Amino acid sequence: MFHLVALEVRRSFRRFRGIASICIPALLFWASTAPVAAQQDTVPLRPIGNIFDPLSVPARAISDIGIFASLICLGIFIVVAGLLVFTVIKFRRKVGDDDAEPPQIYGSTQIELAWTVLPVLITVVLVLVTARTIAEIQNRKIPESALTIRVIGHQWWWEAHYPQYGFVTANEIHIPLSTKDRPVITELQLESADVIHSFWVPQLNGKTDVIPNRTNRMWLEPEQTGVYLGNCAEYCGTQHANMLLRVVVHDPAEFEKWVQSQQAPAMQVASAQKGRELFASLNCVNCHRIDGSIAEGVFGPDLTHLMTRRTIGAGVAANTPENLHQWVRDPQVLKVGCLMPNLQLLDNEVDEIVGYLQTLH
Ligand code: HEC
Ligand SMILES: [Cu+2]
Repeated sequence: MFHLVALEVRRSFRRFRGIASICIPALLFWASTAPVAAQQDTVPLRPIGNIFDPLSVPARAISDIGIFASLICLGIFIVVAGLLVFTVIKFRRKVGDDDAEPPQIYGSTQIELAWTVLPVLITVVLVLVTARTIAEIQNRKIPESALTIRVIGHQWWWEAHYPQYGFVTANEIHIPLSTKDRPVITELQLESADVIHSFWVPQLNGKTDVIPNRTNRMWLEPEQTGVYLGNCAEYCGTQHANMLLRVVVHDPAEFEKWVQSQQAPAMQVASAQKGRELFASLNCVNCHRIDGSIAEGVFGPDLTHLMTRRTIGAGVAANTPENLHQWVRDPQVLKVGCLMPNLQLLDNEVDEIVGYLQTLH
C-alpha cells in the first residue's frame, strides 16, 4: 500500500516539475524503491487502487452497496449529532435558571418502541441489501468460455498459471477486456503455497483471502483497459508490503498477442550462450524455471519470459538493466528478507547472467 501511495505522490510531483526540482534527492530515493511503470505501455496505468472508481462489474456492485450503507450511516449521524447539538444549545444553563430538576421520564412505551423498532428496520434493510450483493457476486455462473487463471500466493510474490494456454508467469496477470457485445469473464482460482495472503485489486473486485490447502474463487469482468495495481492485503511476513501485483487488461487482439508471446519457447540468443551455460551451472535452476532448459525449479518465479514483465521482485523495482544487476548481485538489497539468497556471484558472472536474462523476451 505504501508503495502505491509513494507512486501517486511521485506522479503528482511530476505534474509540478518546478517544485519537484527542489525535491530531487527525495525523488531519487523514491525512484530507487518505489515500483515504476515500465517503458512501452500500450494501456494506461491506473496508478492507485481507488475503491471509489470501480472499473469491473463486481467492483461496481461492491462500491454501490458501500456508498448506500455509508449514506444510511451519514443520515443516522446527521440525526443523532443534530439532536445532540440542538439539545446542548436549547437546554443549556441560562442566567436565572431555577436549578430545578427537569421532568424525568421512565418507561415511555412510545420512546422505547421508537428506538428499538427503527434501528432494527434499518439493520434489516442493510443486511438484506448486502446479502443480495454478496449472493449476486458469489453465485455468478461462470460460463465454460471463461478464462481461468490459477493464482498462487507465495512469500512474497504471485505465481499465475494459465491452464487453458499452458504457460506460467508471475506478478503480472494479463486478462481480456469485457465489452457489452463480447462479455468475457475471468475466473481466478486462488491458492497459497505457504501462509495466508489476500488478493486485492481494488478497482476490479473486493479482497479474497488466499488460504493454504484451499481454493478460493473470484471473477473479474473489467470494463476498461489499463494496468491495475493490486497488493497482498493480509499480513504475511517481512516483505508483505512488497507483494504487489499488476493486472493488465487488454482488448482481445492485444491479449491474444500477449498469450502468444508467453506460449513461445524461451529465446536462445547465440550471444547469450555463456550466460545461459553459467545460469544452468548454478543453483538458480533449483528455484527457477526457464522453458526448454534444465531450469525446472518452482520455488521462485518462472523466468521464461522475464523481460515481458514491467517489474521484478513483485513490484519492488522496475525491470531495468540496473535493477536486474542489483537483483542478481544481491536481491537482499532491493528486497530485504526475500526468499532468494545472495548467491555471492563475481561481478563478471553477474554481467553474464543478466546479459542472458535480458534475452528472455
Ligand atoms: C533458493 C531459491 C532461489 C535461488 C537459488 C535463486 N532464486 Fe531467484 N528468486 C527466488 C525467489 C523466491 C524469488 C522471488 C522473490 C520475491 O519477489 O520476493 C526470486 C526472484 C528472482 C528474479 C525476479 C523475478 C521476478 O519476476 O520478479 C530473478 C530475475 C531471479 N530470481 C534470478 C535468479 C538468478 C539469476 C539466480 C541464480 C544466480 C537465482 N535467481 C537463484 C528464489 C531463488
Ligand atoms: Cu501476502
